[in-house]
Amino acid sequence: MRQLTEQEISDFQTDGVAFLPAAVESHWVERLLHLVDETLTAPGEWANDGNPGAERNRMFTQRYMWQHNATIRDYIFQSGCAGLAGQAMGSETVRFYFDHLLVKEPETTAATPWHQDIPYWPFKGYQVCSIWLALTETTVAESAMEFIRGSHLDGNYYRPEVFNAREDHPNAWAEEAQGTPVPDIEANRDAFDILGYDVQPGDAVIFSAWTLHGAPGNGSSSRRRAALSTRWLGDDAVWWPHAGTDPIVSEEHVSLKPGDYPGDDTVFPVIWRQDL
Ligand SMILES: O=C(O)CCC(=O)C(=O)O
Repeated sequence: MRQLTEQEISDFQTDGVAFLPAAVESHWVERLLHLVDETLTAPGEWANDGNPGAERNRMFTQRYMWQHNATIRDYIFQSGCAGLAGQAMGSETVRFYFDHLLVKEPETTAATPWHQDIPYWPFKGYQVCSIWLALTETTVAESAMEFIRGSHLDGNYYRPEVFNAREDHPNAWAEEAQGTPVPDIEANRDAFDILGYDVQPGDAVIFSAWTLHGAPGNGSSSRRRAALSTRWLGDDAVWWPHAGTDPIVSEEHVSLKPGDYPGDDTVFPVIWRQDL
């Protein structure tokens, strides 16, 4: 399995993001690309589809498939991603939170707004991160993710907003969201230290849940852009349910009190331990 280099760990700790070329073996990309096709054709629960059935200008996301989808489950348990998260966060144990598939068909205008992940989630803690795995080739100019270097350390907690919101698809949870408004980064790009990476299938980016990040739409006229983000919890994560967080896992699903370590094995399974 791929291990992180000292430089990658240092980038993650200092910048809040590290680029991981060839993060997983190519067979995972092939399996996950099949899943993308299947999911676009038959979206399931927790899908957010900006333009159903369209081959262009469609932003599609689907979350929380691991409980019933073997491909996602195998990827989480067997690809080695949890170990990458553990090494980057310096955590002894890594638990899984959820999977998030993100697809932008060619000529998709919808950008991923600049945001921080932690305010979307019912957790507090600094050892919380994501691994965004590229399933298709893309460039920063076209549709790859961008990050504000060091923003994970600036102490801000930014108010979430729904991606690709549609009037006919209410997302009431976000109306109660907490935090300060995200600054207008697009209008002032020169004022920010922005990092971005051109990616090949199988490359990944690992980033802290506190790092500000976003992505343009998909400027390509021919290439689909597809990625799978997986969300990981380290030793200092604590359960912190509050209004305005993503409802995929909420108080009714867990046997935890606010402030507890999320040791609920069926909901947040342990995938990796440093000593194994
Ligand atoms: O793929 C994207 O455009 C956004 C992904 C993202 O924001 C995330 O994985 O947290």
